[in-house]
Amino acid sequence: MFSKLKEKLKNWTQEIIKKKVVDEVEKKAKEEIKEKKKEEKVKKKLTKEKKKEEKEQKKKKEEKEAEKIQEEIKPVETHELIIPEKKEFDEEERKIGEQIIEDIKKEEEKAGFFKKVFSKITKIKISEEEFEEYSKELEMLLIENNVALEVAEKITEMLKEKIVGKEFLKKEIEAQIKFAFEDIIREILIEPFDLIEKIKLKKAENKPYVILFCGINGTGKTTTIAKIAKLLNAEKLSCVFAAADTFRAASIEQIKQHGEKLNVKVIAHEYGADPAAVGFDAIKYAEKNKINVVLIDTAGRMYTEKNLMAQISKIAKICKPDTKIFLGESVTGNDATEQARNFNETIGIDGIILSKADIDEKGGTALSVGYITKKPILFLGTGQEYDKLESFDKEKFIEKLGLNKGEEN
Ligand SMILES: Nc1nc2c(ncn2[C@@H]2O[C@H](COP(=O)(O)OP(=O)(O)O)[C@@H](O)[C@H]2O)c(=O)[nH]1
Ligand SMILES: [Mg+2]
Repeated sequence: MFSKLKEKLKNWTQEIIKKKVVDEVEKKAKEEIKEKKKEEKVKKKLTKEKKKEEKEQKKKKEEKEAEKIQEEIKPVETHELIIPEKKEFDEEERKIGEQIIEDIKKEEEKAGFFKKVFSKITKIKISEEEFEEYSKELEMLLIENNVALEVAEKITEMLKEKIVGKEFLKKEIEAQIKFAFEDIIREILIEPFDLIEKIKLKKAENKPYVILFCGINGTGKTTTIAKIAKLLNAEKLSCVFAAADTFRAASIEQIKQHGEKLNVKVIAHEYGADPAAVGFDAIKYAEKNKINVVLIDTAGRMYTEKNLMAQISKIAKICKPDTKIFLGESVTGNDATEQARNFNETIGIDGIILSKADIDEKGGTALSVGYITKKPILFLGTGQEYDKLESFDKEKFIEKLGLNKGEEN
């Protein structure tokens, strides 16, 4: 999940370090030039004075010699002809060689200089501009991974608060930003409550615990209800299904099949019957027969369908569920987020189950629906079989984001 996030983080922190080194080298170079100029100025002044002195001395010497010559003028002797020695090497070649050696020396000095500056920089502070550059990339990456735009913006804003202007040790900067990012995910995701614990508390009061499932068509409501029945059975808790999807063709048969396989009683009316009445009957049945849990299946509905949203409100009003669960698909990202927001506004959901996590490679939906509704993710559906239901674990989710693993993530 969140593929490339680790790689991006690494590239980014390395870029920042590189920039700091280059900045430092430039600063040092400027200082050096300034220093050199100053030296030259002093040198020039000195040589000027020296020359003046030399000139005076020369003048004096010349005067002395002139006096000497005046005294003893000798006859001019014949001079020998001097032939210059032949040179052993070509002048041009020597110059080129010297230049190359000089250049190599300079390069070596430069590399050494960079190394020195790099090791001298031990602390890094990230400026707002540096962060802005990165935050655009981070936002894009989050959106690509099914995080809703407003949530991606919130995450980068939170990260900015955590890292801009703070001093990090150079060698720890990547790890520190990673920790900051993980903390944000931890803050955004609501800690899930223990559904089984709540059911057991209600059982102690001799009352059935009622769970209403809602969501759009095909998200996995009916399948998840069957999975929950299996889970309850393992916890020695009994349940009854309310076939309150009286709308979709074959929906009653579908839940009856699950009931048969799992040995769970199904309360059903005719197709087209009032779903609230089916739920109500199932609760009465549970009360009478000391059944611990009532699982109410409902027809899938879009939040834009006003009549159907009014219908689910009515079911909630009549059945007074202890927990209202929204079912969304992990793979749908923005859509699931919008659905969750609208169901939450209409009936006030208590928790979320995300199905099809087994075919989701991105992972951002959990973050988005959690942040938008401020409700916990309770379970993840991880396949079509009854045992493919996992309790949502925040730490496991953070681990799965792949920030800790090797380069392949
Ligand atoms: N891969 C996968 N498929 C699932 C999961 N949950 C449900 N499904 C499949 O999604 C389809 C729709 O499920 P269903 O329970 O009928 O959805 P409903 O319309 O919300 O009741 C079925 O084919 C299920 O087998 C899951 O966690 N993983
Ligand atoms: Mg269904």
